[in-house]
Amino acid sequence: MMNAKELKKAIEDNVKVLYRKTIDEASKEQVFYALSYAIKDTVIDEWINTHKAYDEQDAKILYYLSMEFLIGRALGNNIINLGARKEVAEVLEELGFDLTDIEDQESDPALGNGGLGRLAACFLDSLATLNYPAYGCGIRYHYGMFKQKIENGYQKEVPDDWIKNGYPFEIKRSEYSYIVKFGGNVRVDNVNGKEKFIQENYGSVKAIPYDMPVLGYENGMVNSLRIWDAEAITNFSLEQFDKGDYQKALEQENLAKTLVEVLYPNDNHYAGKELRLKQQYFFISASLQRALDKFKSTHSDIHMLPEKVVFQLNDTHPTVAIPELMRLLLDEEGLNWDEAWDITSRCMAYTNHTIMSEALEKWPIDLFKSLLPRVYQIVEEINRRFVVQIRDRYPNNAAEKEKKMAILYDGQVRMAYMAIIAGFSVNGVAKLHTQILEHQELKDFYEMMPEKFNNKTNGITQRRFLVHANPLLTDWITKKLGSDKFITDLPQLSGLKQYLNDDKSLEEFMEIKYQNKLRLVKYIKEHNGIDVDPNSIFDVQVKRLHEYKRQLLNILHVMYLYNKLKNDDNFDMYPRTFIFGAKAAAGYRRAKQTIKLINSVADVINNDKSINGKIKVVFIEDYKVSNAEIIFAAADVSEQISTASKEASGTGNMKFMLNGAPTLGTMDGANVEIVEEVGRDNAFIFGLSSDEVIAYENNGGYDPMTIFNSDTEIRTVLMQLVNGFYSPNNTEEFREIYDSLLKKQGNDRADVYFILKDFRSYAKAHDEVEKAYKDKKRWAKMALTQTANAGKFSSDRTIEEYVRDIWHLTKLRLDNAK
Ligand code: 26V
Repeated sequence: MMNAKELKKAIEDNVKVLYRKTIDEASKEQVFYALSYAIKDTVIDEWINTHKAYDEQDAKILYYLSMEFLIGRALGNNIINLGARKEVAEVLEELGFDLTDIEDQESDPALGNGGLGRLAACFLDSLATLNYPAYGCGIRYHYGMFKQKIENGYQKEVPDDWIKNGYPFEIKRSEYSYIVKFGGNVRVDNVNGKEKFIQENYGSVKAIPYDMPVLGYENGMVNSLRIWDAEAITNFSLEQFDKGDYQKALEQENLAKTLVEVLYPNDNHYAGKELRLKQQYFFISASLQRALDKFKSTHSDIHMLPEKVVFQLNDTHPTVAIPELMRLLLDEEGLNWDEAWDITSRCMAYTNHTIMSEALEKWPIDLFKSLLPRVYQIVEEINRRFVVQIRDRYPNNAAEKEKKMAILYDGQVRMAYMAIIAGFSVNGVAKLHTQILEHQELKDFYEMMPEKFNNKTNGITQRRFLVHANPLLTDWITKKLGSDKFITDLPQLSGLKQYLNDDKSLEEFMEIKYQNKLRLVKYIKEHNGIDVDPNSIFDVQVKRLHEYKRQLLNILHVMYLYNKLKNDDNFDMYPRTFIFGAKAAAGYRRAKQTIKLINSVADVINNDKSINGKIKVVFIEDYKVSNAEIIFAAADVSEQISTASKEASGTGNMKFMLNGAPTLGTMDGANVEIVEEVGRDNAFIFGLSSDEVIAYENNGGYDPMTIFNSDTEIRTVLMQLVNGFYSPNNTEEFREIYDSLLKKQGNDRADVYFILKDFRSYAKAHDEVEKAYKDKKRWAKMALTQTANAGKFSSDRTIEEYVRDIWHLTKLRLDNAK
């Protein structure tokens, strides 16, 4: 890092060169760019140095293949990882600017939907911090996750043109471009008695990588996030084109334009769109071609690949990497099937992130085959050989096993099965989730190949979600522990336990929470125009909107409390602010209706003077990484209320915990492990267990109508959905929500997410929260207990487990590092 004087000069010079301005004429945005380029400059040498060390140490490299990297803003994070926060803030102050203001100028790169994409970003941060050689490989979407506007209570999607003004932290690497081919047909040639497969009449596109630096924390390590952009191949010359060529050129132009245009904003719902499969193959083919070339530039024997390269498939989206690697090894490297298979299956590992059946990727064979004719032949052969294996192993029930396990079945390519069959590792993302995979969802595979299955409980990076998000708490912890080692060794937080009975420390801890609540109050006032009482309980649910996450349960409970306040003279409650933040996939009706419901309820309650502000409901527009940081730091209560068995892990739960908010939740995903760490007394647990949910799903026996008929308070709430109480202009507005809770849908059951079933125990858990909160000291202790026990949930721990059990990487030595 340069010293203060150099930095100041660099900023001033950049403002001059970029904008022909002196620093006192520059806008905040211009200073943002000037500072960012200065930071990139300081990173460049370490970046080069790191990759030299890769080569010199002949390091094994991880390629983390992911359709999504929800990286969030880079500037603040980079400054922290350079260990230069204070220094940069001071220099900016001298120049008349505030660092936080300048950070706010950065667009929030949202190349991901939610949990899965954010996890990938946390993993990159931890890999670099722990000195592991790794590339993130993904797509340079021109439009990321849409921006959410709330108009009249409805969600409106606005395109996220994040690179409009140029992104300062990327470098275009045209020299590493590759051609990717789509469609056409495969011709088989016979060359010296050997079959050669040649794809013809295809359309093609050029893949150009852009690299972003991924900095380790104060260790001189800089890995790369490599995202691929598409450009048309324009090598046809005007004299010789006939009509067909011209048509083709146009098509290719078009393909290049549409291919990387936009991130699919679906989370947990598979739609089977051809363009999506094109995106998958595009970035996979380019990433693998590059990985092989890089390997070959320093090694002569391709059989050594598994010793030097490992690919992690982030869900099934990159699974086409399996047949693509086979293709490269067979057709380009000239290996035979057994050699290619041996190498491929020792290089590929798969992570499952959901058991929601609607998210499972299954491609129609016709579509797959016409888009990827040669790759499809290879999938067929992989499947053929696997089916032979099944018949060998299960001679008595081969047909049944084939139905359950074959890759190709019923006209579809089942991507998860291909990943399991071909890879050497299959992991779930929390203990409970892995158990459900082993014993329910994937039990046939677990029975046949138990050695492949393992758990890797998710984690989060404390560099972003504590150090950057919560500087006050970071400083306090540093003081209390007498060291800032927790920044790279989170379990050191357990040292805070010695303060659990120290009144002064508890007060300080809660004072920091209060300050962070003030920061959020200000944000809400600025963005929503709502006044919020910082002394109320901040009860927060922020995450993608999905039925299984049950934002509906939360808002129904708010409606129930409001009724009690209005109708029951003996009822009183501690002031509460219910904070929501959630994007709904653009085509997800029920999710959008739920957003409208939350906003309608907010309208009525926030404007009812008679309840003296006891309840406020806030829907934070455009929930994203940058405002998430402010929200987690300010939360009192963490709502993690998914129907048990449905949330694979959750990672928001960990971010709340780290910032001192106890969990109000079901025994689902990583909540189970959070409770294990803090103890049952320091969490508010309610609802059906995952076994109970699964039993109901298998055997029936739950009818929400009985609850509706017997519980008047619940009935009143439900009736308010259809009597215009919250939608005076359209009593039908929430009819579908009402129906989803009570009416059997086709052959399905009603209330498949067990909202009414869990309602009473949820309400009771809320009572417990209130009781606990009123006892200030008890609450402070409980809150500090969360932070003190968050050590396990660092993504540093997760990465070390992946390295130990799956990747087998060696830490890179960086001699020039400080
Ligand atoms: C699935 C699909 C299906 C096809 C269309 C596009 C699309 C995009 C994303 C996904 C991924 C859904 C899976 C997911 O995000 N799972 C979440 O992963 C988190 C990290 O492991 C975990 O904490 C959450 O519990 C889990 O829901």
